[in-house]
Amino acid sequence: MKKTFQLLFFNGLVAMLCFSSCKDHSTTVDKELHALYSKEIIEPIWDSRAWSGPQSILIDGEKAESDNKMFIFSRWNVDSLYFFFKVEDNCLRAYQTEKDHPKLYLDDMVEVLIDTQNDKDSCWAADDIVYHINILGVKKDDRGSADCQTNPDWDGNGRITVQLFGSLNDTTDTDQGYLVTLALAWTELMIHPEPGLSMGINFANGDNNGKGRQLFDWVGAWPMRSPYAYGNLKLTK
Ligand SMILES: [Ca+2]
Ligand SMILES: [Ca+2]
Ligand SMILES: [Ca+2]
Ligand SMILES: [Ca+2]
Repeated sequence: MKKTFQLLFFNGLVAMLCFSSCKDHSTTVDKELHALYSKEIIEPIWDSRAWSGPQSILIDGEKAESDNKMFIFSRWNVDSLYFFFKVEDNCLRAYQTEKDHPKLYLDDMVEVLIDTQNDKDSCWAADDIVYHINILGVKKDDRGSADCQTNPDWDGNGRITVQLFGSLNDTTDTDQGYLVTLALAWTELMIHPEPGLSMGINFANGDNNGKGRQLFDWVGAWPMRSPYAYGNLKLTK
């Protein structure tokens, strides 16, 4: 009798603990960014109010001991999906001028990872895409494959613009930061856009201030190509 009671008590305790901590990663999404429909796309300036609007997010570099702050918002229309990045960075550094250079992630750069089918799984599949864009406007992009292997030879056609507010690779002054725009055609994402559509998404910033890699992201995914950890990007109109 005593043993039965102990067993019941133990099972109850496990159930209670699980109730509070055993969350299913595949269904827990607490981060969502809305991409607003916009027929005409206007590139935001440094002082635009859009950076602090309700449809923008701020990712703070504090957890990576970076004093960078990254503001992001997204727009869409029938042709493309747009991402706008504003990064406050007081020391602008970038060196890689060659596409897909394996060390490009060590430059000052922004990164976006998209799980276009929103599978929320651990496989880096053919529908999953990443762009790293350094502040020279050079990209390192890849997409996954059926056997969950990354394929850096894949090259997307994302349209990229970069604007610097400060001096590049000159450490004698204090810089303001930079703006990056990335436009992805829906044909590349292999998606027909419509309001309500949700994709998995994560963003990261790499800060080179001469102290080695300082990388931080939105959702805390590691490795970065882990769609199950991503938030959602939802198209709204
Ligand atoms: Ca996927
Ligand atoms: Ca590539
Ligand atoms: Ca500088
Ligand atoms: Ca920097």
